[in-house]
Amino acid sequence: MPMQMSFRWYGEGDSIKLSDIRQIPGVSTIVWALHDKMPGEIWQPEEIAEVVGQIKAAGFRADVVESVNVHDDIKIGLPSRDQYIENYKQTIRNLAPFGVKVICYNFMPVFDWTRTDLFHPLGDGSTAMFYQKDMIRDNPKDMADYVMSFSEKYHMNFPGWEPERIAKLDELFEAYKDVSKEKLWENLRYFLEKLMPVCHECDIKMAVHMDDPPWDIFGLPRLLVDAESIDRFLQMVDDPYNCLTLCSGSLGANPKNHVADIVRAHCDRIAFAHIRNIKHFENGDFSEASHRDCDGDTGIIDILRAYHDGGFEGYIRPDHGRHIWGEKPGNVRPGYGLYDRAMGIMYMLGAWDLMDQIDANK
Ligand code: DNO
Repeated sequence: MPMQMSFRWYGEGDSIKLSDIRQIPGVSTIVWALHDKMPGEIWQPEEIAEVVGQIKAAGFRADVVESVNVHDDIKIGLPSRDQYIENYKQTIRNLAPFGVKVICYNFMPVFDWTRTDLFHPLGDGSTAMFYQKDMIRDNPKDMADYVMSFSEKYHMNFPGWEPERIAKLDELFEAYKDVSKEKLWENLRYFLEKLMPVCHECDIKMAVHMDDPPWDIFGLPRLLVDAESIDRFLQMVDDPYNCLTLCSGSLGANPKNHVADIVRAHCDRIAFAHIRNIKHFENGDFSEASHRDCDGDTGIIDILRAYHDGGFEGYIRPDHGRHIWGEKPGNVRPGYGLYDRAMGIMYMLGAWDLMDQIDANK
């Protein structure tokens, strides 16, 4: 089976319609979620059926869920984690009959992805998400306030930034106070070992997302940050259902990471590939960029070649794109516009088709 192109869709509230996505060549699967669910809640079959029904009616499969978020008690390692793990297992069982094959999730304490400007001008009339290093220092409140004020103003909830959780930031930081990096690893292992039998039974892969950005922030440990930690993760629970969502942009924020090498080393354990391009600045800031290789520093062509050489059969999607052609705060989700992601797909498919042809003529 060749790789399977997918596109993230935020459900009926998304300004992008499934009928728009249908017009992008090559997309077979929608990447979806129940966005109103709090971490730890069981996803009920009738709620799943409703969204999957919309996706299938539009002519797509619904093979990838991004994300079923993990409750903080599991990450912290509290006694209450066992109940939340049971709930997670039930959600996996409830997703299986709908053809779901991959669940993307992350194990980042407190914050999911972190940026300091969601609409940074790139100089050509487009904007993109931006990370200003000196703004992420000691006080997480300013950054959280910025993201949350955006979310309130435009009535957009961001996955991993549930207002109910972020409102209790002090308590959350307090709860994570004794969670060292080693403890977090241990809690991740505990969680995955409990899930693996259910994953086998349901034929669903768990695919951890890389930490974004790939370094500790505000004193919170982050685990999946480079080749070494990815090796450790895969060995820690050495099971074909324990997989990666290999996010080129998350890893690529650190110029020392060589994503194509990681793909070459672990192609069979990558269930889901996120393709995003990052441009670095000398002071440590970074900006997101178009998918075209030379627009950033991530090595997109080399990465695609590594997937192609590895016979990648998993799911792939364009990740964050720029906001272009009238996309602006209020009418687009940061990073998730229609046009630049659609162009990203055409870029990836162009490279892929050419590689297929070259191989066929060898
Ligand atoms: C950002 C996304 C992440 C990702 C989660 C997975 O746009 O790539 O928020 O969905 O980390 O749990």
